[in-house]
Amino acid sequence: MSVAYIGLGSNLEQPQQQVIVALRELTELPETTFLKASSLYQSDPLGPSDQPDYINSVAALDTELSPIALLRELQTLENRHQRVRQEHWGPRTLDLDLLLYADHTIALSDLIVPHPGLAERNFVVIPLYEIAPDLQLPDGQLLVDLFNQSCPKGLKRLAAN
Ligand code: ROI
Repeated sequence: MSVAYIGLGSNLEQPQQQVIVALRELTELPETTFLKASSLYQSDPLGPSDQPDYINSVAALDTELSPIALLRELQTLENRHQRVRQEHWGPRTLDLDLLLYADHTIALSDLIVPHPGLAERNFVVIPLYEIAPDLQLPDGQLLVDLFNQSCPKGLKRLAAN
């Protein structure tokens, strides 16, 4: 089994509901045990600012799926939620990013792990730290260091449901 971390994000069509439903769907993935999820966070959009705020969360899974098989499952879930065509850096109904897969470093045409934006995105680092404060990235970086460097501006933790 490998522990994988998934970033969830939505800013369209009842984003909070999109993320809550997606978290439930992650509990139903094959060959996978859902470990935990962070709180939901409201975040200012990264990219064009003329789009709604996002709801973000991070989930931890224990999985027998390979990284690519897991990616395909995530893409299937995304497609199920996608009623609006996604533009590059534009608003989206649901994004599921494979952030980390055990201590693997992966560089394939359609899968880069750790996720390239991880360290710079407060809406990833802060929820990830909430559920995995002792995490070390494959390059040896400690998540606590990224957490201490990250600016919480524009990020608001929502009350637990
Ligand atoms: N901005 C925020 N705050 N949260 C996201 O999940 C998110 N996802 C994206 C882009 C468009 C980069 N901006 C985002 O894909």
